[in-house]
Amino acid sequence: MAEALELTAYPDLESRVEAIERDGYVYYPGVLDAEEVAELREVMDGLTQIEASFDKHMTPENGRYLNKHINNAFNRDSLFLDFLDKPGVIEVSEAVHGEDCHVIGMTAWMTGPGRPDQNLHIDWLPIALPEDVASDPRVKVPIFISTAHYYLDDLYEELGPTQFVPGSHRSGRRPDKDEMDWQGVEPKSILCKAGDVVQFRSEVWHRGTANRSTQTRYLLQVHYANRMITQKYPPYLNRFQFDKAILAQATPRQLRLMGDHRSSNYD
Ligand SMILES: O=C(O)CCC(=O)C(=O)O
Ligand SMILES: [Fe+2]
Repeated sequence: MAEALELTAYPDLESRVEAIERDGYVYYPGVLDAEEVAELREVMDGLTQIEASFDKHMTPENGRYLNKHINNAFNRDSLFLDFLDKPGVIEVSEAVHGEDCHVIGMTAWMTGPGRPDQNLHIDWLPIALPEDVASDPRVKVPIFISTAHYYLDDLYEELGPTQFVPGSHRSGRRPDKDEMDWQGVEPKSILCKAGDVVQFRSEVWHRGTANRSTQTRYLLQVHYANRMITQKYPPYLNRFQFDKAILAQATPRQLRLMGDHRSSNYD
């Protein structure tokens, strides 16, 4: 069985930024209370698939297991607006991606019993480097994309926690197929509590694991990026439309995070 990932709650912005730069991830305990977790899960239960938005909704009846994956969550219910700029997470995001950073995606994701292990992967490798260069402490690759995972369950091995190989963003590459460790460090499970958040940079080696329980795992993902990285709000070619009633409830910062940018280079 995989070891548990060390989850240290750093007290201030500086040490949180250092953690995501050094370890590839940063942990925020107790971002949501039990009531907020329950409310979010209920709204997620009510979401329906929009095929044009590349949403997925497989069920044991029409497929193999429950896999409900809903894109553009911020556009589906005003409750999700607050997850664009949750205190704590937004400060780290702006510190690492820039004051003009934005949210390139937000997905509500439910995975049921039978969901298989993913292969160890990265979400994106912005710059491939020889390992000795990537591991050199003088080399500091900017964090171009990060994802905040809002866990909405108390995680245990059978429920299929996310696993990270801490420090593996320093490999300068993606894992080969079936490669299961980097420099002897094996994947470690995020066994956190419902309402906790873990934010990780896109190059850290990680995977979702098999759901061997009888329970559905609920996860909200918020993807942050440097302003120069495009947002991913399908359907494309201007067919994505903001819900006007939800947009009317957004704060100026939330609007900026959804793309209301000041004019700049290339605009
Ligand atoms: O399901 C998880 O815990 C992680 C999923 C993931 O890393 C992915 O789909 O890229
Ligand atoms: Fe991933």
